[in-house]
Amino acid sequence: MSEKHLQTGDALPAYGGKLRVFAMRFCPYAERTILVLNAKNLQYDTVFVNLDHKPEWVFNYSPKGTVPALEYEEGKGIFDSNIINFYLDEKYPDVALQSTDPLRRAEDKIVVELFAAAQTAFYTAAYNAQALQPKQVEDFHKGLETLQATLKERGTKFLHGDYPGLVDYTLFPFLERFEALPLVGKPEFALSKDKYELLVTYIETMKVAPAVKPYYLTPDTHAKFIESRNKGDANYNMLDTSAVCCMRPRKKKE
Ligand SMILES: N[C@@H](CCC(=O)N[C@@H](CS)C(=O)NCC(=O)O)C(=O)O
Repeated sequence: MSEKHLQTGDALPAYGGKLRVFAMRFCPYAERTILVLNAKNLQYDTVFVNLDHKPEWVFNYSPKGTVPALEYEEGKGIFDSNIINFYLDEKYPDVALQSTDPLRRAEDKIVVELFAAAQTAFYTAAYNAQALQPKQVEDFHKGLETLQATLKERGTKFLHGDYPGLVDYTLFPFLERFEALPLVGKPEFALSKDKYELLVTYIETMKVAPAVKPYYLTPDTHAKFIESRNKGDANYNMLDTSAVCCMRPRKKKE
C-alpha cells in the first residue's frame, strides 16, 4: 500500500474492482473503517488524500470532502465512519462485529456517545491548545474513567466480548492518539498506569489485535504528525517509503 497522499491535480488511480477506501493516514475516523475492513477480512484498496489540497474527485465520494469515504461499487460512494461501518457490518455479516442483542447494541452506542467529550478534548489539546480549558481535561478523564468502569462491569477482554467488535474499533483509533498528547507538551492527558490499569491493559491488547496491528502507529509518530500540522505544514507523506530514492552508492576513488 503506497502511503503517498494524492492532492489537487493528481489523477484518481484506476478502479481495481475491490472496495476502495479514501483515507488520510493519520485520521482516526478513517482508521475506524480500515480496522473494520481488516476485521472482516475484506479485500480493499486504499487511496490516501491530502486534506489541505484535496483532489477534485474526492467530492464524488464524499460531498463534504471528509475521509473516510467508501467506494462500494465503481464510482459510487458513501461517507462518514459510522455510516460506513454499520453498512459494512450489515453487508458482510460473516464476521459479525455487533451483538445480536438489541439492548447491547444500544449500550455500545451509549459507550461511544459518552466517549465523545474525550475525543473533543483530544482535538483541542492537540491542535488548538490555546483554547484548552481545565474543564476539557476533566471531561477527558471523566470519559476515560467511564470507559474503564464499563470494561470492568462487562468483565470481558474487549468491550464487544472475546474479540473486538464495532464498539472497540470505533474508540481505539482515538485511544491510540491520546498517548501522543504527553509527547506534545500535554502531560495532564497522560494515562497513569495506577489510575487506568485496566484501560491501559485493554489498549495494549487492542494494539496487537490482528485487525489493528498492521495499521497501528506509535505515539511518537502521531506526535510528529501533530507537530507538523501545528506548524502549518501537515506532513501527510512522512510514512511514504516510495519517496525514498534508490541512489547507488558512489564508488570510492582508489
Ligand atoms: N464524522 C466524520 C468525521 C470525519 C472527519 O472529520 N475527518 C477529517 C480527517 S480526520 C476530515 O476529513 N477533515 C477534512 C475536512 O473536514 O475538510 C466521520 O466519522 O467520518
